[in-house]
Amino acid sequence: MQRKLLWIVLLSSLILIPGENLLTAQQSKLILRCADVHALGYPTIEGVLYMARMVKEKTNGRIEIVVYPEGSLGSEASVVEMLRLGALDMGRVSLSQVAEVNPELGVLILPYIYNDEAHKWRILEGSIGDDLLKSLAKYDLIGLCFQEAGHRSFYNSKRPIYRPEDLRGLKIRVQPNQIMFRLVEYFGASPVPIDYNEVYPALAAGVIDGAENNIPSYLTSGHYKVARYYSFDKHTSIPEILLISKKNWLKLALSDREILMKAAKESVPYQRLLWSEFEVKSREELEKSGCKFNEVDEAAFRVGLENFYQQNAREFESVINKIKKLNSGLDKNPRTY
Ligand code: GTR
Repeated sequence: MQRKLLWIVLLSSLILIPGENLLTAQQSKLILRCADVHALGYPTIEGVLYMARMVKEKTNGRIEIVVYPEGSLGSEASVVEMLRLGALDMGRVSLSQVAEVNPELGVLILPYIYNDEAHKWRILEGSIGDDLLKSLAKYDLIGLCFQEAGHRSFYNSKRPIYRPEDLRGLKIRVQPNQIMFRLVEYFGASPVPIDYNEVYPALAAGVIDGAENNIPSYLTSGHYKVARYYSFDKHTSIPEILLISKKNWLKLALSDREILMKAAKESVPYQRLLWSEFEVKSREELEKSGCKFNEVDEAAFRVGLENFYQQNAREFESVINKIKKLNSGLDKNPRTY
């Protein structure tokens, strides 16, 4: 059934009604299909729907964005591939998935790279973030904007984690991303890369002992039902990213591209607001359901991390320096919040 839906969507990607040359088709109706692994109501999707409303208004209903939720169009890896081929118009995925295609983005995944949320957004919405979004064009992708996704921490079915040594012997699912694989291995667990929508059955069957993610995903994926211990080590803070297929983007009129880009950027503050509310509500719900949360000895997670950086982040050295300077206020054009 899912496969059938996938084919229908792919065959109808970037639908123009009636079929005219896109560049001259200002009057034609255009439907852009957007994939997401989350369910309707999740902040990533709500952010895109906010953008969709703005685009619809600005184009008098001519351009519509339709979201396909719950991974109905496939894994994040296949969504990125479809976008590159022009077989799908838009996709909201984790940045870690795009870093597999363009390793330059890996810098934004590194452990404890941001000092706080304001620092993170100064990076994402400043020249570093802009350059990284633009760098995706080389890979047939257009980066529209980043979205908030909080912190990722470990959770599992066996015990609370206080220090990295507590992870020893645990099989922990990781996103299919090299840096995440090496990080979880570095902390002492056995990393198991699995696509998001396949994690629940693997946890339930005991094939893996745990995973790592933010609080909203821990709740909405249902993982909390089978992995009851959530430990706030906050090892990474991987942003989400909203992409559009470059092949399809180039078929659009310049004025439409502007409308889409502007609406995407303007949806970000809304998405961030929704995120912070959703995070609080998710925690409350999880606590009510009896999940066991614990704070960790964060210093123990940070000890020796320079070795991890030495081994895995040498190519990011100049960007990391910029990130540090930005934080210490040496950037000439720091953003104010
Ligand atoms: C979530 C993210 C998803 C997906 C998932 C995962 O936080 O929103 O896009 O990447 O993590 O762990 O696979």
